[in-house]
Amino acid sequence: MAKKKKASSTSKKIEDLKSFEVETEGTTMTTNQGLKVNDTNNSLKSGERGSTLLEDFLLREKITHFDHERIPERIVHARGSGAHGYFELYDSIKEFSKAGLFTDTSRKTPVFARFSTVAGSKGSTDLARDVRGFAVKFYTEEGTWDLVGNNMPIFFIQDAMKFPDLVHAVKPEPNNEIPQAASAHDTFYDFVSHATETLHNQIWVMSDRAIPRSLRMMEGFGIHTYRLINAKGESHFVKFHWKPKLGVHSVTWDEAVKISGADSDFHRRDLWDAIEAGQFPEWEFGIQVVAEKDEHKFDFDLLDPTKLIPEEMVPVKIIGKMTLNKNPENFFAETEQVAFLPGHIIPGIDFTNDPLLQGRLFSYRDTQLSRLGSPNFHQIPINRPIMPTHNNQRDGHMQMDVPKGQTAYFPNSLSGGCPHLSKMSEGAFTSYEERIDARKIRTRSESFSDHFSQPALFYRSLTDWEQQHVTDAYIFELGKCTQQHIQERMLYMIAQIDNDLSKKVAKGLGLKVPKSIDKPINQAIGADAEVSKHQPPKKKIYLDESPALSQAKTKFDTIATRQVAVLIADGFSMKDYKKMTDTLKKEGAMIKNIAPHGGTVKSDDGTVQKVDAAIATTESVLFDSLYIPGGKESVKELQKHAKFIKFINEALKHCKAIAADHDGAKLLDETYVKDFKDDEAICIDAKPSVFITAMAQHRNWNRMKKAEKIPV
Ligand code: HDE
Repeated sequence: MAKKKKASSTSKKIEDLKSFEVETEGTTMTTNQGLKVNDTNNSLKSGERGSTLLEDFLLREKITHFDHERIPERIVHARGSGAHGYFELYDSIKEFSKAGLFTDTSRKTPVFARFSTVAGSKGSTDLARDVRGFAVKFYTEEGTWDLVGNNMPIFFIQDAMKFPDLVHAVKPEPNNEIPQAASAHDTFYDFVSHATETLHNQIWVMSDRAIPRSLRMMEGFGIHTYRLINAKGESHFVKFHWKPKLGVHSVTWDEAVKISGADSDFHRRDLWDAIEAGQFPEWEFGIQVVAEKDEHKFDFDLLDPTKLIPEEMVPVKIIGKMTLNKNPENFFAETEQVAFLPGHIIPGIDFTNDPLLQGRLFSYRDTQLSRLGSPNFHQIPINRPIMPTHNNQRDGHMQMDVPKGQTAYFPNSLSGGCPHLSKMSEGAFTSYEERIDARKIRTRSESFSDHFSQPALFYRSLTDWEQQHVTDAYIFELGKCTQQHIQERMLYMIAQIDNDLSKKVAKGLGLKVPKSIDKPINQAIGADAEVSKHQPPKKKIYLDESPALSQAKTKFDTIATRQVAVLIADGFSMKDYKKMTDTLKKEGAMIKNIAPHGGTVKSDDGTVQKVDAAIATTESVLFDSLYIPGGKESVKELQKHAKFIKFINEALKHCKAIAADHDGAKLLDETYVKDFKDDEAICIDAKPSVFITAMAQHRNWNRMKKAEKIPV
C-alpha cells in the first residue's frame, strides 16, 4: 500500500524523539531478546491436540507483555488528544520576563500540546459537556515549562484541599459507576449546591464553551495568576491566554448528543485530520499583566482561581503564537505518557500563593508515580527536556540512563565538584523573594468570599442565544437529578446569580424557585465556616458587561477547515459542483461527497467522483454545512432515501448554512427548508461567496427559535 505523505516538521524535540523511534517496515520479527521468531500463531504443545508446555518461552513473553500493557488512566483528564508544534514570539517582553522564549524573537520553541475532557474515562466520548484541558509543554533551552490550563478562565474551587471532593462528586457515582463522562447527576449537584465557590465555573460549563465544535476552536487559559520575573528580579502578576485563530465556536447540545453516537472520536479525528491535511491549528498567546502595586486594586483577589480579570479592565497583550504541525507517531508513547506538571517552571516565570496552584505543585508529580510507575518518568522520550540533565538522583524503576562515575552526592571532590551549581546570573532558577510575615492558619481569606458577582457578570455578558443555551443546559442537567431538594438548592443558588434565569430553569423542572433553602445560605456552605462568615448578601456589579466573555464576539472571518457535505448521486451537475467546490476549497474548506452508496458516482458530463461516505455511514451533525448541486437524475435519486431528508432537516435545525443550485433546490422543498426561504444562511442559486459568508458565521442563530421546533 502506498504510504500517505505526512505533514513534515522538525524541531530539536522531534529530532530527539526520532532517536527513540522504531521502524517496522522491512524488519524481521524477533523476541525482546533479538531472537528470530518462526511462528507467532501456535503455542508449543505436547502433540497436535495436547496441552501447552510450560517451556513455551515465546508464548510466555508475548502473553506476559500483553497482560501488562495497560497503565492506570489519568485520575482526571483521562480522555485526551495531543500534537507537536512550536511557539514563536512576536515581540520581546523583557520588561516583564527574562525567560528566553519571551525575549528572543528568533527562537522557535518546540511544544507538545494535549487537550482533554475532565470527567470521562479514556474511551469516553469527546462531546461530553465538560471543561476541556489545554496543557502545553514548552521544551525551552532553559528547561521544560508546562502551562497546564483549561478552556475556561476560572476553576470550580479555591483550595486544593477540596479537589478530591469535587472530582468524587462529578465522576460516576461509586455504587453503580453511572453516569460516564457527565456532570448531570445527583452527586455533582449535591456538592455544587453546597459549595457556592463552584458556581462561576459551573455556569461556564452550562455555556457552549463546554461543547466545542473543535479543539482547534477553543480558547485556553492558565487560570491562576502567575508571576513574570525580569532580569532585574522585579515581579509582575500575569494571567496567560490562548486565542484560537479560527475563533471560538461550539456545537449545540442536540448535536453533541448525536455526535457522541455517530463519532465519539469527533474532536480527536478533527485535530488529527486538520494536521494531516496541513491545516495547522494556531493559537495566539496573550498575557494580562498587573503591576505589583496594583495587587489589591480589584474587587476580587488575584490569588482566587474562581475569578478572572475582565479583559476590559486589563487588556490581553498578544505576544506570540503556537502552531501545531505534527501528529504523534504513537499515541501511547507520546499522548498517554506525556506528564504535565505545573511545577515545571523556568527562570522568568514564578508561582503565586494561589492555594489551588500551590496544591497542584504537589499533586502532578505525585500522580505520575502511580500512573507512569517510576520517579524516572522524566526519562520517557516525550518527557525528556531538550537540554542535557545532570544531578545526583539515581536508580529507581526503569532507569534508562547510565550515569557514570564514582559520585552521586554533592558536595564532592572526587568528581571535581560536578555537577556544579550555577548562579542566577548564569541562568539558574531562583524563587522570587516574596516577603512573607504571617500566622500559620488553616482558613480561607475573606477576599475569596464573593461567589456570585462573576457568574452574574458572565451571564449578563452573553447574547440572547447564548443565555438560552445556558438555560437549556441547566434544565437538562438538573432534570437528570433525581432528588428534588438538590434541584431546589440549585435553583436557590442560580437565583443568586440571576433571578430570571432561575425562574426559567424552575419552569423547565416543574418547580418553584425557593425563597430560602432548608438552612440559610451561610450555614448551607457547611464546612467553610470562614467563607460563610464573609458571604456577601448581594452580588457586586463592577462591570456591566464583558464582551470578551461572549463567543458571539470572536472571529467569524474564515471557513478554513469547515466540513461541507455535498449531496450527490449519479447525474449530478458537474458545472454546479465544480463552481461551488473549487471556490470553497480555495478558502480552505474540506469537501466531502455524500452519496446513496459508497464507491463512485458519475456526473452529467460523465466525470467520475469518489464518494467519501455513503449516507448510511454518516450523519449531518458531523458537518458544518451542506450543498446540493443541480442535476435532475441526481436529485431524483437522493429523494428516494429518507436519510437525506433527515440529514438536511438536522442541518437546518442546527442553524447551519445550506446551499443548493438549480434542481438541488427541489430536494430542499421536501424538507422544512421550504419554510425558511428568507433565512440569510439558506443560499439557493446564490453565488458561492454568499454561502461562504454564511458558513463563516458558524451558525445562523437568528434561526434558532423557529428551528428549535423542527422535529428531528
Ligand atoms: Fe489538574 N490534574 N488538578 N487542573 N489538570 C491532573 O495530573 C489537580 C486543575 C489539568 O493532559 C492530574 O497528570 C489538582 C486546574 C489538565 O496530561 C492530577 C487540582 C487546572 C490536566 C491533577 C487540579 C487543571 C490535569 C491527573 C486542584 C487548570 C491534564 C493526571 C488543586 C488550570 C494534563 C495528571 C494532561 C491533570 C490534579 C486543578 C488542568 C491528578 C489536585 C485549576 C489540563 O495531578
